[in-house]
Amino acid sequence: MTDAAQETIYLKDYRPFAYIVDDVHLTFKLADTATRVISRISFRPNTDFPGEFFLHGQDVKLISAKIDGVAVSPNVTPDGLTCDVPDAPFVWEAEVEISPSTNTALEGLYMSGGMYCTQCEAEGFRKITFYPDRPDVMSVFTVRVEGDYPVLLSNGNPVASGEGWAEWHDPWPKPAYLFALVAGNLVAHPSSFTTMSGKDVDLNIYVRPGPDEDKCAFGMEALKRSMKWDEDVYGREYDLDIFNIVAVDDFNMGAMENKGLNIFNSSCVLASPETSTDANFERIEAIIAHEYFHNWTGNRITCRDWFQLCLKEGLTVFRDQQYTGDQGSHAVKRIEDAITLRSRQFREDGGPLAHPVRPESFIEINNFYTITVYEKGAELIGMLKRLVGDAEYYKALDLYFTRHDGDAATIEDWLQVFEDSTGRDLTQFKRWYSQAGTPHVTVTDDFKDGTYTINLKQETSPTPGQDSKQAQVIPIAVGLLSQNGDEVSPTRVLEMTEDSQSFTFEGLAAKPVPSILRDFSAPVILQREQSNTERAFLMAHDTDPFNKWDAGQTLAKNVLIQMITQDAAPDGAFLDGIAAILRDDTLDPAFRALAVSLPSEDDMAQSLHGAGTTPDPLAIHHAVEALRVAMAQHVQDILPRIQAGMTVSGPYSPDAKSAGKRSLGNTVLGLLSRLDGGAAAAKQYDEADNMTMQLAGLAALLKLGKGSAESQAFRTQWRDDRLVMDKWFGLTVSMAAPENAARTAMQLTQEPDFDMKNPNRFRAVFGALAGNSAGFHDASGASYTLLGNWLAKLDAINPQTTARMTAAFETWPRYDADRQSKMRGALETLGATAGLSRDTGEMVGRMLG
Ligand code: 0A1
Ligand code: ZN
Repeated sequence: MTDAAQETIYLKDYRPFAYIVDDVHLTFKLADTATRVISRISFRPNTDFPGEFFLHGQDVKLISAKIDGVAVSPNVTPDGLTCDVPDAPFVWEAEVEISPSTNTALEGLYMSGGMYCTQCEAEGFRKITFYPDRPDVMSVFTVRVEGDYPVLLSNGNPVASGEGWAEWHDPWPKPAYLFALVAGNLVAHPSSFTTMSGKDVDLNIYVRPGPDEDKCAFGMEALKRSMKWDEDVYGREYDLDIFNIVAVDDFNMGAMENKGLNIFNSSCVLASPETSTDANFERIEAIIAHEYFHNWTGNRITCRDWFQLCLKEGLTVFRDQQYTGDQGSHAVKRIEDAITLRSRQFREDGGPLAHPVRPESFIEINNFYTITVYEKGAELIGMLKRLVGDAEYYKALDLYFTRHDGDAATIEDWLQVFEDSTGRDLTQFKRWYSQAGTPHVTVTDDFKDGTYTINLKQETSPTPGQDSKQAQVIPIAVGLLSQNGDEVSPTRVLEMTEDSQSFTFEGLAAKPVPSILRDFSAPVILQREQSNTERAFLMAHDTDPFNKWDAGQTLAKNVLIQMITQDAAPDGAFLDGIAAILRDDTLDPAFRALAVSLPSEDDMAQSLHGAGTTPDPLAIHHAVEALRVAMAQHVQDILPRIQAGMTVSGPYSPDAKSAGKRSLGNTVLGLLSRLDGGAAAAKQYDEADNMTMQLAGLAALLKLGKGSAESQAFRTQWRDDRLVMDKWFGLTVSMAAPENAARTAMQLTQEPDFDMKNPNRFRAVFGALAGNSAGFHDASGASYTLLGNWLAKLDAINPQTTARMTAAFETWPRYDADRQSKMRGALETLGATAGLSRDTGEMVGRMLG
């Protein structure tokens, strides 16, 4: 299928490196196409694990090499080099040449907007120089950067600098994937932070001179809040004199936690009220926190090998979720996280790309920076915390930090800490790390003589390479309500460990209504025969905000399924429930916005498929729209009042309360526009003084098939702001009618400012196409072909982003024979591309099975 080597790496084959690295000195002489990197590295044999001296190296030209000052001639291959070395400590010196300006893969040292920057996770350092590029080789780095730029940065603390050079020293031993270098004509947005022990830390956000300088203030404050939070909640203090963040336009992912020098996709750090939405602000704050939290969970304690990725990512996502909850509403954050998990992780778990939170093999590790490793990984931490309790959780974390500081650790180490600290046996819990797939938990119940019994059955479908599954430990939080809505039994966590298990509640006067899986206490799919009346009852009365929201979602899904499969009319109980939520001013507006939002079309396809029905994306699209219109009509008399009540006056602030009001106001605007032909949306667009309101006005118009004048005005107004233009490209494709989606995306690729080398712009267009469910799955197959062809083109310049985006096709098994063959056909064509990368080759191979 592909020219690139498809060698599979296995967790079971792990072996420590045969040499220990005592220190690393690097000198960079920067030049666009011919940067010289001079390394001086002290090695000594690892007597416990003797073996070959192999250094990784890829696309680096070896100029010279010496051992202890004497020239040597290593054996260089496309992957690295081997060399005869002394059986005693020695100093390795090498000079290599690399070409940052032609590096479009954005891995290693590359150029973006005239600046030099790096991305070394997972295996990018080997594109910079020859080195044991593996996370268990940790060392102290000293770096000299030479180049004619005002700003020259690397990890750690600044040591010395002069005209055209700077030296940095990072005292904390680190693996090569945390190395970073930045050079360019940049300006700093400076500030400082005093740590809990009274140390002053210099903070900077670096951007290019110009409009970006006014978009740093929010990120800086978010950084300080994160630093304080990690001290208060986890007792973790920052450990260098300086912490730098740099914004880069061309970046494959969101951001990177390099020690003391975080590098961010500019979309994940730059913010201003005029150009960023409330959702952007929330995401930026979460990502800044996430990267900062990695300083302890990832950097001070890193991963032994890449199979352990969830050790740092699951825990760090869990920490950033806790942080976001603390900044606003835990209930709203939990609902948002559950939406993400169900729509993207359950989708991955249910398709050909399913893999365990800790995979056991891979071809290209970059393909495993997935929603499963990150978000399901975070769910596992949340379940552990729920099982052991808060106090025990923080006690275990303290032990983790003391025991493993400076280590490259494993999931076994992590679980051992919890076992030692709490005395619990986690043997069965560990299955969560090795079993892929989403458990289905089926619930039945009965009531007799004051005793209420809940019967649970768990089952996980086979996933690639795992035919049979064993029972997992599932914490199921349950509360009971009386028929009049009072809570008769407060939340209790049932610890399910068997395939089938029953739990009883004694001394009840009457049969209660159960509220099961409160707070989304486990990443499972709950299955229960339940009437729409009971769902509506829970939607109205459940005291657990997650389940109150979820009752409405389950009800909405059921109503939609009835509309799609039986041509039923929108259910009255559902419409009344929506009206009651909208009317209830005691509820948090952000919660109300979520509670009256319908499941996404892709979620509906997933649910239908799960229920044994082949989804028709166009029928789903029409049903969702019909239900929205019915909702709007049902609540039309209250919409203007609610919208007026959600007006936020005064200067824009992204705080949770104001954002929540705008969120509900804009949800209501979406409903109103179904009744007024877009009048309120056009007015909002004209009057908006911030991006949240402007974009919501435009989106509502485009959804109606209107707003072409506003869309053009928007394009003109924001022509020079690339992050806002990404929104415009994305929205244009997301809002295109199903039959026009492919054509719209294709036309946008012909715009002068469509640049496939910029991952943000490519994703804006093609991520939006894949996300426009009815448009992507248009029966003509035009979107499949278009995306497949563009991925083939992108692969030649950026394999990593290409490979990630192939996941648009992972849902092929859900659909009818015609769509299946068209989706598989697009994958086969992509797979047959000459010179296809290992990254994309692996993804296509896994999807085609
Ligand atoms: N560790 C980063 C994510 C990241 C991973 C890989 C990258 O390049 C291949 C870049 C960033 C994080 O979790 O934020
Ligand atoms: Zn991370």
